[in-house]
Amino acid sequence: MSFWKTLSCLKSPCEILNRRSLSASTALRDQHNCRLLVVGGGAGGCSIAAKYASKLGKNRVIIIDPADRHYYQAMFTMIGGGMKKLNQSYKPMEDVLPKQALWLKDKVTEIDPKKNEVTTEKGDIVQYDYMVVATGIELDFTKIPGLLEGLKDHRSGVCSNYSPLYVTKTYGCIQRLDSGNAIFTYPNSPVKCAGAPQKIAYITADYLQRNGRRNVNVLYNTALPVIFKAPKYATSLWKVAEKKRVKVNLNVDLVEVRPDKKQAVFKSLSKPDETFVQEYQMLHVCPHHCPTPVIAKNKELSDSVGFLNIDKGTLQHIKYPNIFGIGDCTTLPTSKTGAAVAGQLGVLRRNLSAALEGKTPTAIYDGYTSCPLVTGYGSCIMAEFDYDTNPLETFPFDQGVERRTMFHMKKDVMPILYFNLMLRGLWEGPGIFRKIMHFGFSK
Ligand code: UQ1
Repeated sequence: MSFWKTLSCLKSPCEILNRRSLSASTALRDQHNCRLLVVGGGAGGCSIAAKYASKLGKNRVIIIDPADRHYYQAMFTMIGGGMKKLNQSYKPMEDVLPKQALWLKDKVTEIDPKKNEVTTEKGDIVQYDYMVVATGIELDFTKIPGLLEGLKDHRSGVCSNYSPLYVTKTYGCIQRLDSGNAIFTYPNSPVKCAGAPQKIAYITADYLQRNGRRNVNVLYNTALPVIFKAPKYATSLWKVAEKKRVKVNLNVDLVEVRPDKKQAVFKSLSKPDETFVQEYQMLHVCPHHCPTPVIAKNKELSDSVGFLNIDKGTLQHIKYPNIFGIGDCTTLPTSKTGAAVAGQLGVLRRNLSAALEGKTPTAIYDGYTSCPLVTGYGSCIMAEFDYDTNPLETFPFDQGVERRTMFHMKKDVMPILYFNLMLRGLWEGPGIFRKIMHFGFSK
């Protein structure tokens, strides 16, 4: 089914309400039991639930998530650049979750791994044999004084592709640019999609070039000491930045926004106690991120930062063998992307199936992640790499250069693949194609 057909088949609001209240309120209020509990209905949670919902039987998989909508967050950069609309990036949660599973539209507030049970905000208790934690990572817009005021003010020039609340502001900010600085920031915290803060800088630079606006300086101010984690693509990106006249400043951290004066205050991370102020016409902010509180506060389950402490190979919890994790909520030392989740899905499926059969998990995740680095209206560097930042490229050509084919892969192919295959449990990343395309010679 085409994407447009899928959209036109969406249920009416009334029908959605009726079906939702059926699944949410006729369920018992106090106690549930299940074979597999999935906490979180994002990319990882929805896809892994889809793999087990029909296999284990009606309602033997329970998914807990309070959200009305499931967003394909990887589309947010394209929305910011005016290449997609927000309503193309989401579907109602009930339409993406597997029908054989029981969805509790609720939030997990406590996890007791010793009793194999979780408690929800509405007071339900859910007992599980096995649990997959897929709670994602949270955005914290409050860490930077002045940021929220700036984001909420429509004419402030402050925007962020990171939230569906603000992503629709970005393209207007780009279109209004005519002079001064357009500043793009990367914070001093772990983030999801580490490429996103600079992709939108290149897209903006491309927009300005195409529209002959030469009086705007594009600045990419990052708290990191490098432009990109994987050296192969870092080399490519330095060239892109130079060609597009994007000035890259490393080791600088946004600490305050003054929306009334259109000023951003930065701290230098290489020279302690040094701050400086830059004026902006547009300020695109990647906010600080933090681990989900329900995991972070649970010392049995989390590491010192607050992420779910799982084995980086097997994805199994280091203390509780009946708990697994996937995606942004975990300690996995790879980039937090939807493509990484896809890469983890196959390993999780094999290891969870082994555990369900009383066997020892043996599948090992290599850290595969991918970042389609969109560099303009029609170009993209398709970065793919492993835990050691070694390239793990799918296609039999050099993916370190900008390509139109990879742009269309990102813009047109990935959303279809995500909604129609991955969320239905039918996509485990491109590993298999990599092996075929490299005739079995690659890793
Ligand atoms: C991928 O598998 C994936 O999952 C659906 C994405 O969506 C988040 C991606 O953006 C990418 C790049 C991949 C990797 C796939 C290929 C073909 C490189």
